[in-house]
Amino acid sequence: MSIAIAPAAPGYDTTGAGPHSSERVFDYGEIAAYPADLYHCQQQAVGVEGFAGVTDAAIAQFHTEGYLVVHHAFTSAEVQDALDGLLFLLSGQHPTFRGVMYEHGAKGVDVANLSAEARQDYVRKFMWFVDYDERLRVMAHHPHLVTLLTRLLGEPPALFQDMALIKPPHIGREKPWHQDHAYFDLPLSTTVVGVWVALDGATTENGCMVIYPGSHRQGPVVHFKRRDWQICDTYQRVDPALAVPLEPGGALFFHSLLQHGTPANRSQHRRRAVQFHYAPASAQKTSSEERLAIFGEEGKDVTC
Ligand SMILES: O=C(O)CCC(=O)C(=O)O
Repeated sequence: MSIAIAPAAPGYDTTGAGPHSSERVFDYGEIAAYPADLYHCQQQAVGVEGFAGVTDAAIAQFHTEGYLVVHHAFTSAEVQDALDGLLFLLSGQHPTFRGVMYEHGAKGVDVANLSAEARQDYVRKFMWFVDYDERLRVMAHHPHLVTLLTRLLGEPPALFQDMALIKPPHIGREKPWHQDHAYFDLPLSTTVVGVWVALDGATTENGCMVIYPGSHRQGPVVHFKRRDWQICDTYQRVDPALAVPLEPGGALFFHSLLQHGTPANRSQHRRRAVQFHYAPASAQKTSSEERLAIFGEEGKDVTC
């Protein structure tokens, strides 16, 4: 299956430029203050230990709560391979890789003269990398991952999007509350699973995932073009949000209608992660028009 991911809304371009390109691509979102309690959580998600720990009850929890946490899903060697793959691509050693987007905080910084190790602290996002580095491809198609996805989807998965939000120390912008399905030209009835893999320790301080359990059952929510293509900050959540702190190699599996977001990284710690999205292999594509008719504000008489 091949599903093109259209920009979420006019002006929202997800393509990037090469690491050495003079035309660097910058984050399309806006850095702006957000309510202090927007990502506040009093509780943390509980998970299972390793892929071997995924019981039928854990699968059932994914369907009712919209998420499943697998601690230590990947070994430290697999995490290091993924990091090495991202740094290889950032170093410009692959001649045709173009999937790098920088944080606003990189403006005015001569990143081309930095080592890849230093340059990563200005990167917001890598996109479309699995076909450019074998180590990253191997992680996205890990046999245990595929087995679990098949259990969740009820049929073999097809990877249709790969990205990595790097959220550098001090300058890593938030990713406001949203539903991933608002970005995908796929029917609402298609179950899509996102897999977010921590490559560093992810904490509430450096911008771990924050989720609204069970929100996928409430269906699609209108998204607005504000700091990002996002759910309105004033959206009323009845139940408490959950933080999903993870050690490196931990993975969050989440439904594409699950409301989630990540706060800015104002800490001095890196918070690198990769994120893969899978649909059932038999999934059919819809159009951007159909997607925006559901998730866009146009014609709905709603404000934010
Ligand atoms: O990695 C993050 O900070 C957020 C990722 C996310 O929610 C997304 O890209 O949809």
